[in-house]
Amino acid sequence: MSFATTTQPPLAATPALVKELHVKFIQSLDSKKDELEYWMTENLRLNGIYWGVTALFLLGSPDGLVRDDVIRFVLSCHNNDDGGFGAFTGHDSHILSTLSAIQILATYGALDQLPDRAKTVQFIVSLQKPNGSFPGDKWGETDARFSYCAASALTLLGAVDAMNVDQSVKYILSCQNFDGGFGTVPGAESHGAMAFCCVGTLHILDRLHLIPDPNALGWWLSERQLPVGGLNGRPDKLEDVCYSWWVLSALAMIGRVEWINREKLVKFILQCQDSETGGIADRPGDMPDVFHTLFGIAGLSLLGYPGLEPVDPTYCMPAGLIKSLGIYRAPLPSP
Ligand code: GRG
Repeated sequence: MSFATTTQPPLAATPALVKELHVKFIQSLDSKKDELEYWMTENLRLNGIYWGVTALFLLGSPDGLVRDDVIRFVLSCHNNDDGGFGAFTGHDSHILSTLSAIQILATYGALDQLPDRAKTVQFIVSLQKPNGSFPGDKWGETDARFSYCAASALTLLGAVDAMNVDQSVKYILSCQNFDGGFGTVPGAESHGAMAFCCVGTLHILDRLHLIPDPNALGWWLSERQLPVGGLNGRPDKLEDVCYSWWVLSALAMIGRVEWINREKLVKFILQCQDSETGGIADRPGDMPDVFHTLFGIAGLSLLGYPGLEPVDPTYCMPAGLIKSLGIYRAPLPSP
C-alpha cells in the first residue's frame, strides 16, 4: 500500500527510522541465552522468530539471520506424530507455532523442506469444530485467532479447501459486534487485534464482501486513534504500537487506511524506537521487544514509510512474496 497519491502531508518533519539498529537488535536476541527472559519466552520462540525474520525482510535485510540455522531450528520443532510444530524443540504441536513455522519456511523459500505437507494440513484441519471454529491445540478453547492461523497456514500450503470454509466464515461473522468491531468469540468485546484476525480470515477466504457494513467497522477502527497519534485496542485503553498493525491492517484490507491520521501515527511509532539499542517498544520510553519491533515496522510499511519493503496486510509477510505465491487479494475498494 503506497500513499504517494494521497492528499495527506509529506513525512519530512518526522524523526528517522534507525534501520541498522533495529537489524542489530533482532540479531542480538539469540545471544541472550544467559538471561531468564530468553527461557521464560520459550513457549513463544517460533512465533518470536517469525516476528524477527519478517521484520528483517521488511527492513531490507533478509540475510540478517543465518537462513540455514533458522530453518534447522524450525524443523527441530516439527512433531512427526501429528505433523504440527511446537513453539520449541520437544514442545507439543500448536496451531500458532505451526503457522509461524510455515511463514518462516515460506519467507525463506523453503516450504519444500516441510517434512510431510499432507500431515501438517491434516493436523490443522483435524482441529476444526463442527461450528467452524478452531482451538489452538487438541486441548484448548476456540478463539478467532486460531481461525486466522488455520486459514493463513492452509492457504500458504495451497490447501485451504481442506477445511470447512463456509462454516469457518459463518463463525467469524458471528464474532462481529453491533459496534462494527470483532471479538475473540461470539459476544466478546470488540478488540483491535481481533479485527486483524477476523477481517484477515474473511479476506483469505475471499469473503470480505460478507461484512455487512464496512463503514461501521472502519468507523470503529478509526476511533482507535488517540490525540497522541498512536492507536489503542479498544475504547478507554492506552495506545500501543502493536495496534499500528492490528488496526491499520484491517483498515487496509477494507480500503479505509485514510480514515486515520497517517502523519501522527508515523510520528508515534518513531517515538517508540530505542535510538540506543534499536528495537521498538509499546510506548515511548518503554523497553523494546521483537513483537513491537515487527508490528511498528509493519505499520510503517503499510503507511508507505520510505525505505521499507511493502508488507501484505492480510498475511503480515513481505508483499512481493505473497504475490509470487499467487495468493494476493486486493482490498475492498475505498468508499
Ligand atoms: C500472523 C501477525 C500474525 C498473527 C497470527 C495469533 C494471531 C494471529 C494474532 C494475535 C492477535 C492478538 C490477540 C494479539 C494480542 C494483542 C495484545 C497486545 C493484546 C493485549 O490485550 P490487553 O487487554 O491490552 O492486555 P489492551 O491494549 O486491550 O489493554
